[in-house]
Amino acid sequence: MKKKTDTHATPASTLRLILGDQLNAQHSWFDRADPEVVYVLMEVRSETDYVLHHAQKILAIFAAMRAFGEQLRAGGHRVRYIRLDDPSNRQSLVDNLDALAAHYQATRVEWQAPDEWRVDQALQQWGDNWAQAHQGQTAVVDSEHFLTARNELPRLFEGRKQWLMEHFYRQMRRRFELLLDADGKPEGGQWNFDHDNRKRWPGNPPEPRDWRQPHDHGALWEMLQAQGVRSFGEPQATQLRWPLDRTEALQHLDHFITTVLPHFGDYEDAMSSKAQRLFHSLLSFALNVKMLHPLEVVRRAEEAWREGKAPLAAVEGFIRQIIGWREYVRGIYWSQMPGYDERNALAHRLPLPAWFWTGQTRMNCLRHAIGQSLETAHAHHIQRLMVIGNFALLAGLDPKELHHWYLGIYIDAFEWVELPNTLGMSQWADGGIIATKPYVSSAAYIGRMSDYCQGCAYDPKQKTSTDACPFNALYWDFFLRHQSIFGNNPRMGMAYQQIKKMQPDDVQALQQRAADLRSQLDTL
Ligand code: FAD
Ligand code: DLZ
Ligand code: SF4
Repeated sequence: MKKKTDTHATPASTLRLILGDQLNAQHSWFDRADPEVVYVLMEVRSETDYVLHHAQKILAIFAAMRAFGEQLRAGGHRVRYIRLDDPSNRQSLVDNLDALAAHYQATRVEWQAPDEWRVDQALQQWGDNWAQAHQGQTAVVDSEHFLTARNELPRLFEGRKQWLMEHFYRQMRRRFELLLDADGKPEGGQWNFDHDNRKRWPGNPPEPRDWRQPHDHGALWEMLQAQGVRSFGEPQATQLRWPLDRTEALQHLDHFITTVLPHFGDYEDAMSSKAQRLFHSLLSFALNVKMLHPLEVVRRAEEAWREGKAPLAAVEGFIRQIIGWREYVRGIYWSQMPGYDERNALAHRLPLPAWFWTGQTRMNCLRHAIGQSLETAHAHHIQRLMVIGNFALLAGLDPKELHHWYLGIYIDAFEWVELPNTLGMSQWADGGIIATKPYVSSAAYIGRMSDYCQGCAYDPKQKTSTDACPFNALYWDFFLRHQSIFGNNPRMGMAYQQIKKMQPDDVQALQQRAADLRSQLDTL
């Protein structure tokens, strides 16, 4: 007997599109199976090619989409899954929707609100045209994932000059009653324990073993190659370690909470040439493709603290990243788009050095951070911000080019979260909406938080010699170049005080060294 879920020839009144980052099995769409509804998932070149992606990102998204389609089928839902090499594939979301709506004689097409402006616009436009041409109906429903509405931020910050994350975060703590005592005050008497979370990692406790089971997606990788999909980074197709369904994601969460979270806070900002994951959760992919709900993740963390299994500073720090930063940057994205990706407040225009694509640089910190990103499609926050982003900002790399690199390379990179982090937080290209001052440092910070400088061809103590750490001269040159913008910023007063005390010859030597470095970035 033919299964009901396979009846592609049977008409259906409603199509429901599920995007590759909408793999939310808990969504109310799936509460009951309806033979009049066909769920549509599609692997398309318009999504693989809008930026050059890391191979693992394409593999993980396709493998997870396929698993999700199978899971829906097993739950009795009708599913139309279009593989990349399906001859009927028109390789764009909207062109496929056109064909499918005609094929199923659908009168209604629904989708969950996309998280990216580009896709949101494309679907809206298509929907308006299609509805008009076919007297059909369209509907956009909530993705039932985020804790705040897309357009909520401007209202929350109404009347405030600076949109500070900390203000937003406290509201979220109150709204979701997280880490509050019986009087509604923050547990431990403080909202934020960041000061406790800045330790260098001495090599102990040891980095936890990689808790993620490898999957073999060699056949999928062969198909992607046969189809000519371009990518970069190591595919690791036969040992892909990212969670591909909710069950796995929950196992990862469990492991993180019980084994890793207790050390998360202490070493949150640490970096090491001997460890990649350290005590980070690696949950961003599962969260961003919506296998996990942010609230279930943070409630598990809070529970660990209440049961005495993890310290408050670690748990507060972890919760802040998710209900604070993650929701806040999403609000920034939707309040600033379109046009946010065009901002370049510091007029930085240099192209990315070639070693961004190979990791082959003599700067040990960058070799590790970029090498690891190419190998695993992941780097943790401080590597992204204070090594790669820091260098890009000091050197004056083009923020849009950098944004495309970050959007491509990281497994968790979707524009709503990547763009504000890269362009706003890391490059100050939005003129200070997110970061009240630019995140820049010389070798001193990297030396304090890691062992990178010990194995480096450059000398972290030198500023202007040919073997001097490039970060040093670029750091002072950054302040000098942008004095008209930052000179009166009270949070940057210390740097300008130090510059005032420098001899003119020393200033000139720093500027000359910086100019030399900037003219030969490819060779560093
Ligand atoms: P953990 O350190 O274990 O943190 C827990 C969770 O908190 C993460 O999974 C993530 O969901 C959330 N989180 C932490 N920091 C941030 C933040 N700044 N913004 C939003 N969520 C945060 N995160 C992405 O999810 N996608 C991106 O494309 C992305 N691009 C970034 C680009 C730059 C330049 C910088 C500085 C940061 C970026 N981040 C991005 C934030 C952060 O680096 C990653 O979320 C984190 O490294 C993911 O690894 P993890 O799951 O082990 O995180
Ligand atoms: C990132 C990505 C990739 C590489 N491929 C697909 C795809 O083939 N089909 C799909 O539905 N989604 C894909 N995605 C995720 C989308 O780019 C993502 O849904 C949008 O950027 C909206 O956030
Ligand atoms: Fe990086 Fe400079 Fe340290 Fe080398 S010396 S690892 S380039 S900060």
